Formats: sequence, C-alpha cells, structure tokens
Amino acid sequence: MRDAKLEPARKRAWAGSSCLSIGLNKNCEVIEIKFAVVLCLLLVAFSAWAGTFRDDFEDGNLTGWRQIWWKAPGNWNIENGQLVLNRDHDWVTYQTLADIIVDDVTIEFDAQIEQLFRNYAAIELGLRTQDTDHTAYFSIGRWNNRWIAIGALWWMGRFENWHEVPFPFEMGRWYHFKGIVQGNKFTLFIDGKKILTFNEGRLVKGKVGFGAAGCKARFDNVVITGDGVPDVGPSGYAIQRKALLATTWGKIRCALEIEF
Ligand SMILES: [Ca+2]
Repeated sequence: MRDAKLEPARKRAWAGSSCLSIGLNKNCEVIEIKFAVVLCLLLVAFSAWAGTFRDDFEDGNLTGWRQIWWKAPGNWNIENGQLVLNRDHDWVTYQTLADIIVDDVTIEFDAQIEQLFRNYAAIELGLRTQDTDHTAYFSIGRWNNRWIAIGALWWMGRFENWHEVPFPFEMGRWYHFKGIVQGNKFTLFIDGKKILTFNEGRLVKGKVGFGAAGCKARFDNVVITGDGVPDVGPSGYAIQRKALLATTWGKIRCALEIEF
C-alpha cells in the first residue's frame, strides 16, 4: 500500500512526534499502529454518531425513506418539490428514515392539510416508531370534530399516555412542526411555540418519521438531527450519497496513510 511511497523522513518525523506525545520510545512501531487504528475508529465513529438528514424533495425522489403504514400503504407523490400524500383512510402512514434507529432525536418539517377526507384527519410525527403496534407520536388535526394536538403512545395496539390540547388548525396553511425526544421527554413545537409535552419511558429507541391520515397533506423541508443520523442533504441521498461515502473513505484513508 502506501508504505512504499511514503517518504522515510516524513514517516520518521511523524513517528517521533507520536512517540514523544505519549512519552514512550520503546516498541514505537506497535504503538504507532495502535494509535492509527484508534484514530481511524474514532473518525469513523464520530461520522456515524450524530448528524443531520435534510430533504427538500427538490430532486424528485424518496431515496433514503421507507414507508411504514397502518392497514394500507399510502399514495405518496412528489409535486413541484413538495411531498404530497393523498390518504383517504382512517389509519396513518409514515415515511421514516430507512435503516436508521434513533433514541434522542429531533424532527422538523413544513406541512399543511390541503383537503379533508375523513372525520379523523391529521398530520403526525412518529418518534421511536418500532412497528405498527409500538410508537410514540404527535398528531395534529381533527379528531371526532375537535381540532386538537395529541401526544400519545400507541402500545400493543392501544392508545396509552394520551395528552391533548386544543389547536385551531387552519386548512391550506403551512405550519412548521418540530418534535423532540430526549430521554423520556417528548415535546411538540408548532411555529416555534411549545404546544405540549409528555413523559414516556417504555419506548427507548425506534425509527423517526412523519405522515398523515384522512386527508391530502403536503410536506417540505424535512430536517432530522440525532445520534446515528447521517449528514445528508439538502435533497436527501440522491446528490449526497456519493459525497458522503467519499468523505468517509477519505477519513479512513487519511488515517491509514499516516501510518502505512
Ligand atoms: Ca421543496
């Protein structure tokens, strides 16, 4: 590999400084290898530990998202840089970050309800969604002819830990939704204002996403931040996956080249 090309003087200089920095000269080469491996692992680990996934849907695809639906899949389309869901069904469907499991996380996005189809019609934020029987969530919309914001746990197919407050939702108006979970605390903000919060300790990790039921809804500018979330965006994976892989490989190669 790169050892044949590495300049001896450069290698010696780095080796000397590394041994000096840890105060050891004996078995220097072994220590160097360990140091390089640790450096490599740290770089890779830090790149995976925390990040921000952004999607403004301007590239017209849903790469990186995976649908989780209750009862029936949804009809999702991207129109003019917005994600549109036509959901003439009482049960919700989500788009979640594919293959990403989170514990503490923040999800925010812009959304509106354009048309009502059912008596239950709402936009939802799914937090620590494990499957269709286990999720914590916020729901904002119409429930039995009341316009409310709900925070609850859907646990083994039942509503538990239910919290609700009146919320005068306006049809056709864009809102900025933000859901945060830290430890056991779940909090919902709408347009920067705290709407409700609740504590729940039964779900410690899961997927993160958004969706709707009983209406035609529009979504845009999704931003998800948290441990285990990759740095991607502004339009999801389509234009960034290559760059992300190149950056990660660049970090690994850099660490290896220093040593070998
Ligand atoms: Ca957009």
